[in-house]
Amino acid sequence: MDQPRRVEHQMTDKGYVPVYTTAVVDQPWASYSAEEHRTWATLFERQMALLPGRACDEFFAGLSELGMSPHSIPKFSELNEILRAKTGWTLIAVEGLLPELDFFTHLANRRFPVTWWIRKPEQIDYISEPDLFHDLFGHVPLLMLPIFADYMQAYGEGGLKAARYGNEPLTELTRLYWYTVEFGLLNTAQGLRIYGSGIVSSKSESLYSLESTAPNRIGFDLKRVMRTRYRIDTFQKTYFVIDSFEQLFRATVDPDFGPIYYELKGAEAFPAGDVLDGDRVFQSGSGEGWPVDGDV
Ligand code: HBI
Ligand code: FE
Repeated sequence: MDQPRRVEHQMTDKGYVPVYTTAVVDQPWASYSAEEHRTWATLFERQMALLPGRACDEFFAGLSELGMSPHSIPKFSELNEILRAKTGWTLIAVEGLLPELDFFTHLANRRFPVTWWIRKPEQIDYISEPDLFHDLFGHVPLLMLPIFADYMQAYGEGGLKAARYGNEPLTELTRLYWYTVEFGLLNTAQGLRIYGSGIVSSKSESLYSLESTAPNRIGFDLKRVMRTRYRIDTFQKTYFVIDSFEQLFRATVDPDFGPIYYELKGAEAFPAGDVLDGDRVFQSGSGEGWPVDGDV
């Protein structure tokens, strides 16, 4: 791929990081190389070999309704025909991570930003930022589930409101996204299943999140999640479990968040690995292998 990625770099408290232009671009589908299509195929087939029995049924239903296959990188235009008809969502191609406000505005308008480039072969096992595989394979199938599609729009609207309350509410809502959309687990009659995109697009975390004795697995509670710090560059210390997507949707639309932000104002954040009195504990983890610090 020789297309220049329009990226500025900015010195932030996390160092000199790429800050992408927020431009909506066209997916350069004709420019993808055979190597990039092969990377998609490798990642797709590797996940599909281990996700049955681990990812939730709703994920597989969305994936097959969209007709995604390992054969080649899907065309956003083709996916949009199916997605728009089902839940009114549209994929837009972007350079990468967007500032929160841009991201929330897109979600509130049922537009999901998908990074147009895919990782290099040498990054096949880990990439620190969301690429096309993470976004398309990880996030998009569940946008075919009406209740989750509604949750994502409600989340975007909530994010725009939170931004008006200030930084702390923004951080609290980012934790909500992190512990549900990215790293959430679903309780089912057959056991815990993955719905979080960060897990479902990762080979090692698909196994770890469900089978390791190291992490905590705790029942979802809105304020508990909003106060819990998380990890950026390692497996999660805690996974939160919802009983249904309806529970998640209701948690985001029923409460008036103003009083919640007020109640949480100045409240201590919980370390990512803590188990608290009152938690509904599916597993209190051993903590084996956890790095000492690094919660955000
Ligand atoms: N930008 N393109 C993109 N994709 C994301 O998933 C994303 C983002 N910006 C911010 C963000 N996610 C998270 O901080 C959310 O909690 C807002
Ligand atoms: Fe993501």
